[in-house]
Amino acid sequence: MDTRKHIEVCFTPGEYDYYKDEYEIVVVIDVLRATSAICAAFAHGVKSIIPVATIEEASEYQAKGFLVGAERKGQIVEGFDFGNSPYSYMKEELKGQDVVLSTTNGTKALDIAKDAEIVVVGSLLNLQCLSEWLEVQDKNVLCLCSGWQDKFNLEDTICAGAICEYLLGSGKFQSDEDSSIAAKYLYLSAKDNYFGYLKSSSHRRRLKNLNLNEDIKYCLTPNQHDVIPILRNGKLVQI
Ligand code: 3SL
Repeated sequence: MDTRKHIEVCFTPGEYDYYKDEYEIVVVIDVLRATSAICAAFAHGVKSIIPVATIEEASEYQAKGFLVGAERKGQIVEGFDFGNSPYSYMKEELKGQDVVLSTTNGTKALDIAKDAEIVVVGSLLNLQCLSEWLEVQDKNVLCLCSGWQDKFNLEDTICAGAICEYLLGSGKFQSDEDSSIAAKYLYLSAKDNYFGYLKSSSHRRRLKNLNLNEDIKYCLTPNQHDVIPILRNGKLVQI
C-alpha cells in the first residue's frame, strides 16, 4: 500500500472549492507581499496578526484601538496605520503587539482556507523551515496560492513549486495534479534567479510602478526567517 501523503497546488483562491476538505494542512502563499510581510512581522517580534478579509472589519478593529495594516492594489488604504510592506512590520512599536491586517488577496486566501484543520503561512522567506516542518507532520498538504484577484500568478506558484520539490524529494509525498507538476517545473526554472525570472511578471511590474523595488527584493530573498505562522482561533501566531 502506498502510504505517501499528497502535496498539491491550488493556483488561485477561486479554485479552492475543488480541493478543500481533502488536505489537513493548507499553506497560504502570497509572496508579493502579504505572507512575506506576515513572516517578517513574526521574525521582528509581532505577537499575533489577525487577518481580516474586508476594510469594514479592519475599521472595526481600528475603532477598538488595534494597530491595523490595510492594503488595496498595492497601496496603503487611507486612514490606516500602515500597509503591506514587510518593512512596516519591523518597527519597534509593533514588538509584542497584536496587529490586524487586511490585503487585496493574501488575507482573502487566509479567510477562504480558515476551516481547514491546520492553516499555515508560506513565503520564500520561511521556505526551508516550513518545508522541513511539513515533511514531519504526516498529513496531506495543499499549497493555496493567493494569486491576484482570482487570477494565476507566477511568484506564488514558484514558492508552491519549491515546497512540492522539497516534499517530493523526501520520498514521503506524492503529487497527482498537473498544477503541482507545473508549479514544480516553474520553480526549477526560476530557482537560480527569482528576481530575474519574475522581471516581467504582473505583480512585480505593479509594485515596481509604485516604487516598491526594495520590498520586492526582500520578498524574493529566500530563507531569511525561521518562523511558521499558524492560524489559531482566527489569529496568526508563531508555532
Ligand atoms: O494581494 C495582497 O494580499 C498583497 O500582498 C498585494 S500587495 O503586494 O500589497 O500589493
